[in-house]
Amino acid sequence: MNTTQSLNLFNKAHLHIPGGVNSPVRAFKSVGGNPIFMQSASGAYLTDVDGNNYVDYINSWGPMILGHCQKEVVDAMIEKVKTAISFGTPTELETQMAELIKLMVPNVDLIRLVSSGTEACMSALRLARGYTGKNKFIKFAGCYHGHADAFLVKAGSGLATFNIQTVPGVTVGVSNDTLTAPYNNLEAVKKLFAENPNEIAAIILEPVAGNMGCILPEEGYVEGLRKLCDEHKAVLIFDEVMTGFRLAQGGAQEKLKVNADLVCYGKVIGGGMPVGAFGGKKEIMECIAPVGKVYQAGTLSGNPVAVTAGFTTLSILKNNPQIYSDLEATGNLLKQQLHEVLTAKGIVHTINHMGSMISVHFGEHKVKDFETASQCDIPLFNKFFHHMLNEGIYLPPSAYESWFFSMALGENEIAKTIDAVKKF
Ligand code: HOZ
Repeated sequence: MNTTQSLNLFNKAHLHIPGGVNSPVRAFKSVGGNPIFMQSASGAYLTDVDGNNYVDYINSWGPMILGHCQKEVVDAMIEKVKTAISFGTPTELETQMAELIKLMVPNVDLIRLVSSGTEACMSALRLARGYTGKNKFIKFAGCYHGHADAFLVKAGSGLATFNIQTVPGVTVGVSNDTLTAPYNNLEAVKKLFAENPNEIAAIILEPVAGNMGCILPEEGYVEGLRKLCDEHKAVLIFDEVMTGFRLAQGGAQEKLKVNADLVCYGKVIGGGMPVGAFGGKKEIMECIAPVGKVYQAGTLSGNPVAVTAGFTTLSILKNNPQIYSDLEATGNLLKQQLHEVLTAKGIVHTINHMGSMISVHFGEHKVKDFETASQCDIPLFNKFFHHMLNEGIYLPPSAYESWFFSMALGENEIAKTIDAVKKF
């Protein structure tokens, strides 16, 4: 595959942008080689600047659940941009968006729009601290909640990919309030509560993790966290940046049948544009300014063009509930065929899958937390990644990132994917 133009652009980008990229994982640093510069996308496919096509399994790291450049979303944005780009004033669309979100997800009385998943999680944590009057919180090793200082302890995603243990610039004072436990381990959480009586404001988790590859919660785990939060008067925060509107209309709350106190959204909620949100119980959400004193703000929060993309995407999901069973069926087919071909080739693997999130972990043990994810054959993944890329299949350039697929992924694309794996 000829990727000369990508290489030229990457070399040029290095002169002006740190590492040549605006977000670390996309630099291909851990898998090796040079990133591919994309030119356009349609449905299930990406097209790079050299004219190569790829079946897309990152989908902008989650947002593009309907496939790329879905017509209704594109048309709605074009129409909106003719009359509104940004006002910095309230608009009716924001209320319509809030109403729609509340119709789709359980247990949200009030919701505030922001511009990214990072902002949503950062604001939800501040709110949980302001509401409870407590400082410490629990997060899980390998979970990633955006790049706000407090979350950069044992974080997944790019930090796991590049093996960054401590982040210069994050003060010890901030990190001391971040308590960590292994994912899927309730006993470790009980211990933290026992060791820090009346000090823990919140537990935050990805209810289905996607930043150490895809990892599913074990039976009773999320329920157990709910119970512990109730017992210790801590706020349960679901980071549904990846799972929200992706696993079900009501995200992981609906899928797992466990209610959080606060929920954070990003990715799908913006339909590919920069939108995030956090919401939850009225009593907690009313602590936010201007009602309460927990300050949070944003010049582009509720931006008309971005919210139009999100609103149109969510409306399509709301009006077509079969999308979720279709995605589940696609995932089951993909999982089964990947399993068959990898087994036939004698490649040891474990596939974790829920809905339209899936990961192939190169290890035969159960992958249930960051430690077990790290025990997989990462060099083999890197080799696999490059083989697939060369065959026109675009996987995330890290063993620690979930694959995402869209409604546009059909049997043809799965067949192409499986053919590529057969040649590995
Ligand atoms: N943190 C994102 C995945 N978990 C990566 C975003 C990007 O590089 O664009």
